[in-house]
Amino acid sequence: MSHTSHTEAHGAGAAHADSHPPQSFFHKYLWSTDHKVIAMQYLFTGMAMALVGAFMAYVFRMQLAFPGMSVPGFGVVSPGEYNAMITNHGSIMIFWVAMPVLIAGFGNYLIPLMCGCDDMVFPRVNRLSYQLFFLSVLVLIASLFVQGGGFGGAWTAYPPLSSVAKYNLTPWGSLLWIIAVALEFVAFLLGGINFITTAMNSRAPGMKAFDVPIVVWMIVVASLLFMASVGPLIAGAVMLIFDQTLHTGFFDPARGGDPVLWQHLFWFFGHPEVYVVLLPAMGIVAEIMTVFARKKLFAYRMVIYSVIATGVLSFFVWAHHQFIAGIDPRMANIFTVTTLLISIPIAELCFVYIATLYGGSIRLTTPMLWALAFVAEFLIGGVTGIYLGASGADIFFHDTYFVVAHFHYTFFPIAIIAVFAGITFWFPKMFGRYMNETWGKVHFWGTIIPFNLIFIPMFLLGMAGEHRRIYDYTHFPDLALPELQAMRILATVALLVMLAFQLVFLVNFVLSLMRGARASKNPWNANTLEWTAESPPPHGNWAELPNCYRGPYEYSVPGRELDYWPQDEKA
Ligand code: HEM
Ligand SMILES: [Cu+2]
Repeated sequence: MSHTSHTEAHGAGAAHADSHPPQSFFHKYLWSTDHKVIAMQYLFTGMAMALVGAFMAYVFRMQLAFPGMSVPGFGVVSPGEYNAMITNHGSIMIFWVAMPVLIAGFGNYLIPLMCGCDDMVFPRVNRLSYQLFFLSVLVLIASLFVQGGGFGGAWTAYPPLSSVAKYNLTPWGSLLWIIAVALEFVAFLLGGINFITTAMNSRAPGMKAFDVPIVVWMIVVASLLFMASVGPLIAGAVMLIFDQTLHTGFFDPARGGDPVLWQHLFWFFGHPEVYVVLLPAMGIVAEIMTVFARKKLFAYRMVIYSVIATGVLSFFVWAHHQFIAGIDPRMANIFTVTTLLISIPIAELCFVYIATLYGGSIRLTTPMLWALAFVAEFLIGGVTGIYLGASGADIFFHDTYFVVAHFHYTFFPIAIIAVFAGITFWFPKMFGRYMNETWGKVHFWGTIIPFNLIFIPMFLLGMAGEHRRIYDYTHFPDLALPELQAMRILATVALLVMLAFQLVFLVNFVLSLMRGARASKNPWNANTLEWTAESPPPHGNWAELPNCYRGPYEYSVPGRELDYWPQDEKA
């Protein structure tokens, strides 16, 4: 992007302000093309869906700890309902929480503000993206209430269970579930177009590629990964819909189809998808760490190269999900090697973060606590993945609670910890007020401690041989041992405690919105461009768009009086 096209596109300050006249309520909040409003729509929809997903976790964890008991607020859980809860919990947390909040929510909010432009390149495509996403939410919710109930074939939807009504007993639930997922994919394809083009073409004059904040890089790479991986799965989804409704046999061996084909299509998308949500989370954490350690990000360029390398490698590991699906054992060897390889750049990123902290003047604010916790907890998820990536060990671990614990130690830091980090960090910018720090810290500890108490027992249960997706362990005497049941009860009680502490966040959030202390433009003394706009930024972001003179992480520069150096400050 060149200097001139930026000024041509946006004109001088005065002309710029004219293109953003005052708007009616309908156009301002419901039919808006403003990237910040769309970001909020995604953020709040995602947070509402997190409550739905958490409620489901509550219901099935109660069933696991106290089988057959009537769950307060739900009732007795039938086996079909149990499966539907597990399936939709997983689907919601990934497709309707992690994706909308991390990529669409933070991506929409941050990319134009951090790049110093007034909006996305294609604002109406952006609006369409949210509208389709909202439609997908409605379809998914509807799928839970149709005849036969919600789909129960797991978020991975393996056929023939997912494709044949005679097996899954949820013909409508299965169909609506797959339609909802497909709609959601279209929404994110549309969103990704904007993230990539805006970061490439609308940067402030003077902002070179290596002056772009790391979180923007991460969201752009994540969007590219999503675009490159989702195509085969969309084709697969259409084939699955045909199998369900037109009785084709793409995935049915009885009719010459192959159920493992679906597994390949699904995981060719499914594994890169992990990085699609991981990268924005790591970007958020990096921004927060540099600000609260007052340090330059360690090895900024190396981080970008590693992230791109990780992205490329992530297309060559998918069959580690299929070690015992009957693939050729020689293939398993290859996928073990690629899987262990991909842990190298990810481990490197964790070391980069620790090196960024080293020697910094660290301030343990609430967002910083979340950022530090992200690295600590995610490491546990990463390290346990090495065991699962080794095909021999996975023969034992596959489909046990060890896997459930492993992926929650990756997804919970991503979808919950990094999101809380981001919300508490950008709250003053988004809403012009501070959140309460004390209650922020109470909420932090009230979430982190129970989180570990929920999932550490699951590692132990998995190692004891407990398989997942079992509705009632009392039917399996060797899994119903009292010591194993005690761990299940511990996990469930810890979940209840963790959920109770989320009320602290909700109350803090709402009260701070209404009467938190007013925040200035740049409350954390940070460098990146969003902190030069008003808090909250008006429609159009700046009266006069900023220029960029340096990279984003010039903290504690020797010889400078201030320990930060905003990107827009003339040298
Ligand atoms: C709020 C705390 C949470 C608890 C207590 C919890 C608990 C569980 C449990 C017990 C299972 C079922 C294991 C089985 O029987 O197969 C499960 C499945 C799953 N969870 Fe969570 N979870 C939580 C949050 C999350 C988050 C934040 C994410 C992702 C962002 C997530 C993603 C998943 C996925 C993908 C599955 C697999 C679903 C399937 O097998 O189809 N969970 N969760
Ligand atoms: Cu994978």
